[in-house]
Amino acid sequence: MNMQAPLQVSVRTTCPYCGVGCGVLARPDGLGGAEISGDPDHPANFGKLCSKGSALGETLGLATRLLHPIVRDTEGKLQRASWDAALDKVANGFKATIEQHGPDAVAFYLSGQLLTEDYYVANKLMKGFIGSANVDTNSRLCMASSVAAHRRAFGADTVPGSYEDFDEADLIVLVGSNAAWCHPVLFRRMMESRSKRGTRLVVIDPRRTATAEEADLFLAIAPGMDTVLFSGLLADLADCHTLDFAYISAHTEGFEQALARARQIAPSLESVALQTGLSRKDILTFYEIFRTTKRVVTAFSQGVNQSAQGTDKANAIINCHLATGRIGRAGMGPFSLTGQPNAMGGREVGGLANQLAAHMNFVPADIDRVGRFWNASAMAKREGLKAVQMFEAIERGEIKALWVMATNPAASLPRAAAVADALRKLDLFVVSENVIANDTVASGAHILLPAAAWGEKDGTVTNSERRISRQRAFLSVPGEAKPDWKIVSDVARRMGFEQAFSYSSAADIFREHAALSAFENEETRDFDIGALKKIDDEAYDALEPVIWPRRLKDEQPKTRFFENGGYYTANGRAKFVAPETPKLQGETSEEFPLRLNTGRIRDQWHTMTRTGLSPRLGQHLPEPFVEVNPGDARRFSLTDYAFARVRSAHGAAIFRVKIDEGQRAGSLFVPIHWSRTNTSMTRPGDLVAAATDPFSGQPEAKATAVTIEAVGFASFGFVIACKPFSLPESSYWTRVTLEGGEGALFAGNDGLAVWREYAARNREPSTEIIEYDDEKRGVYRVAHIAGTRLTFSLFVGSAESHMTWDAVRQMLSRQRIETKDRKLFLSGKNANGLPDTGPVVCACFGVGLHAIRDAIETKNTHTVEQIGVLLRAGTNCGSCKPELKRILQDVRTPQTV
Ligand SMILES: Nc1nc2c(c(=O)[nH]1)N[C@H]1C(S)=C(S)[C@@H](COP(=O)(O)OP(=O)(O)OC[C@H]3O[C@@H](n4cnc5c(=O)[nH]c(N)nc54)[C@H](O)[C@@H]3O)O[C@H]1N2
Ligand SMILES: Nc1nc2c(c(=O)[nH]1)N[C@H]1C(S)=C(S)[C@@H](COP(=O)(O)OP(=O)(O)OC[C@H]3O[C@@H](n4cnc5c(=O)[nH]c(N)nc54)[C@H](O)[C@@H]3O)O[C@H]1N2
Ligand code: SF4
Ligand SMILES: [Mo]
Repeated sequence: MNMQAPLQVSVRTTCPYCGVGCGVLARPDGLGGAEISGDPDHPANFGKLCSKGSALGETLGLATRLLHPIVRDTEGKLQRASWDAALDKVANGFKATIEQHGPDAVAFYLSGQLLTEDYYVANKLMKGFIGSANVDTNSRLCMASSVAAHRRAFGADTVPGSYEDFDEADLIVLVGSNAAWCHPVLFRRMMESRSKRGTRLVVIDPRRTATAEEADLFLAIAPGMDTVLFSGLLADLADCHTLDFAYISAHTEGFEQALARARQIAPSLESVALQTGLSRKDILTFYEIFRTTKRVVTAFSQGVNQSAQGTDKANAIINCHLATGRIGRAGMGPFSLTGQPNAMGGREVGGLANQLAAHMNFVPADIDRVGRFWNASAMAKREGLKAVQMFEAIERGEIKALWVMATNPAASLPRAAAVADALRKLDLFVVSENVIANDTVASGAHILLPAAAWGEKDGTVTNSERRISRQRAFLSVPGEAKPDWKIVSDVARRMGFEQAFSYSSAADIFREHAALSAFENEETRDFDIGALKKIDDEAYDALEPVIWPRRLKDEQPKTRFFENGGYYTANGRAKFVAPETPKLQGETSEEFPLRLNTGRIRDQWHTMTRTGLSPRLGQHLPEPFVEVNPGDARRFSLTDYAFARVRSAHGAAIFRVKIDEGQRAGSLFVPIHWSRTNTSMTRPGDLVAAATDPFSGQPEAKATAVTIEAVGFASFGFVIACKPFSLPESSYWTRVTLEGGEGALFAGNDGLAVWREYAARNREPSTEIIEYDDEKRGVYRVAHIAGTRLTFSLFVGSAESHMTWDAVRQMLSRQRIETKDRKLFLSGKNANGLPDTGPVVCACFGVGLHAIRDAIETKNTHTVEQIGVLLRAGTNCGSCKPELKRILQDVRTPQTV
């Protein structure tokens, strides 16, 4: 291998993770990798990247990639196939199902991680040519409630503001958003506003998150009760005469009814306090700051959307902005934060089953218009099934053929185990994927189509502020992979729709998409990028990030909507929506007395098919855990760092217990990222109920009734190896990618004999063995060494045996195992001089907890900035700054015993 290959020129592209949509500079190293940095000229991030974005270079390897089409043969075995054979099978399979059972017997399940161009063609094929609207997307689990709320209030799915509003706001209210971890670069921007203009931050979340740590006011709201809080706010604004009657009367309707309903839901301060679990003082403080600050942005995310009353929650927030005229002006507005990199683009192309392309709807005029534009042979006439219903129809055998693209429903949908079972019933089950293994592929997929991945494909994505950016290829496409738009077009042509799918590039599709947005629009629809409909290939390649709308006739494109009304409702007025009194679906009971909240951690992305490949990102929180309030831990006899089984009416999963004061009593929190692909017993989706919002169809992923019980394992340990390995099925385990190989943390009830035999089986010939065996204490440690390098290590023992994990995993990447390293295997103790820095806090520079605590305790360190100077922690992406602050507080606060 030529390690000296010269670096090539940087390519400007966009991060494939969250909806902040940061610009990335990727400089290929000529060896299949690339050097990654932030694009200083991109207006979403001005050069900053968070820990996930910075680690993108570690996720480009091909070890887990699907590189060739694969087809299940008649005996059920997956076999490599040619593209021709695979595409014929897909096209003929869909055709046969449609002929026999009608178009509604087929479905596509898409993703906010597709590029706009991919999304556009898939939606066009289903809604314009197959003749069904059974095309839905994982945005149903993500943005659907915001979409429904926007449409109810504004008559269109419009996010009115832009990121500049966070720079110009004096108050930012974050509702159900852990932006410090989930939108880190935007969160840093909010923090900059605080230092520049004193912007205050209110965080509304049932648990004390990293975001809450930064808040001026943190409101630990009872789950699901946001509508009460915002109804109380609307009533308070009215009582204190802070309404903008000029705006209300000129541009809105329905105010009186909405206010009357708000007063019903929140009749008094006492009632709001009782329902939300907040103190009267905190509620009053929040109302007062909101009342007295003109420039307010209220940003919301999954704590609002993923709820059986998510649409009402979003409308209750929007009501307060409409009533104060704080919308569409500098530093003001309701702001729905999008999750995935192209959640917004998916909405533009009408990827949801109840939408048509280019923000059109299932109404006769729009159906006719889109049909004419596409020259559609079979235009869908009515809405299709929304994700949860779609998979229920698969369960019932009504949908017989399914194509999943760029999402992992067997892990991420509610009742995931039931979804995985339902998938096995399909006559035809096609998956377009980057990876060869995930829970969906493992649920009996018949045809696997290798899709080009980030870095290999070209197209556009739209971020939370409606900014369209280019994703550009900077690597060659490996194996036989193809871009998703190409795969879909190839199938469409084989189904007989040659003319409508004769695209030769992503730019071709983009031009058509832009043209449709402007087609018979005349400013009747918000989404219009007509100015780009004639963009040539060269200009498309060079396209600078641009916020929509970009109408053909615009001389000065505007970046905000609705300052002076101009809503997309029939009469041009915004609608105040009177929400229902909120109530969580699914009662708690004696059997299931707790509520399960689910969400994200800082350094992992969804089901880890990409972030899971980065050793750096795997260090922060390597194992699935459940956060438990200390009182609940006592009640359920749980100890910190031991294991517990969480169980609901739908399934069970095992987690390591993390007792945390910030966790709400009566409620548990688990991260969503682990699945059956990287653990043996932990798939959080199995637990989640499928209760949905009546307007958006979005499932309530944050409040399933559950119970928890301690699980007593006899032994605990870990395996670390330079090569992939498998583990006994009987034990609980979690895999972690490490520098120089792979690791797994495990717990189980197997005796030492099983592990001795396991280690022997995994021994490479002629490796040296260092071994410590103590049957009486149940401790067994072994290391295999080839020359000077560690190739395999197994530790089994009591719970503390995990403590040495960090020390041993670091040996794997070292060229030479020293004598003092060897002592660790024999003594089980950290030998002097071992760089055991503890669990990693700063992923960018690999700075661990012990090192940070040590710096605080011994080096007279008092601020996050000082830690940065000493250890570099927090000085790159800044994502860990909230944790650094918490560690500082921990160490500096005298312990009371
Ligand atoms: N690191 C990382 N970042 C990501 C992602 C990732 O996988 N990893 N995924 C991206 C995607 S697709 C999305 S959608 C976003 C999601 O971004 P967020 O919505 O910020 O993330 P979540 O952790 O799902 O949930 C946010 C918070 O909602 C709170 N919550 C639960 N119930 C309620 C409630 O009733 N009321 C209120 N007010 N809050 C509640 C939870 O406690 C949680 O802290 O993140 C994006 N960014
Ligand atoms: N309980 C609970 N469940 C949740 C949530 C929650 O908070 N709680 N959050 C929900 C939300 S907001 C979301 S967005 C979903 C996310 O859930 P999923 O979308 O199911 O999760 P990902 O792991 O992102 O799956 C994306 C898949 O697409 C593949 N992929 C990536 N890029 C491409 C590409 O360009 N082409 C193709 N063909 N494949 C590609 C990846 O390898 C991966 O397997 O989870 C939802 N589920
Ligand atoms: S904030 Fe992080 S994950 Fe989100 S787009 Fe920017 S670099 Fe990517
Ligand atoms: Mo999402």
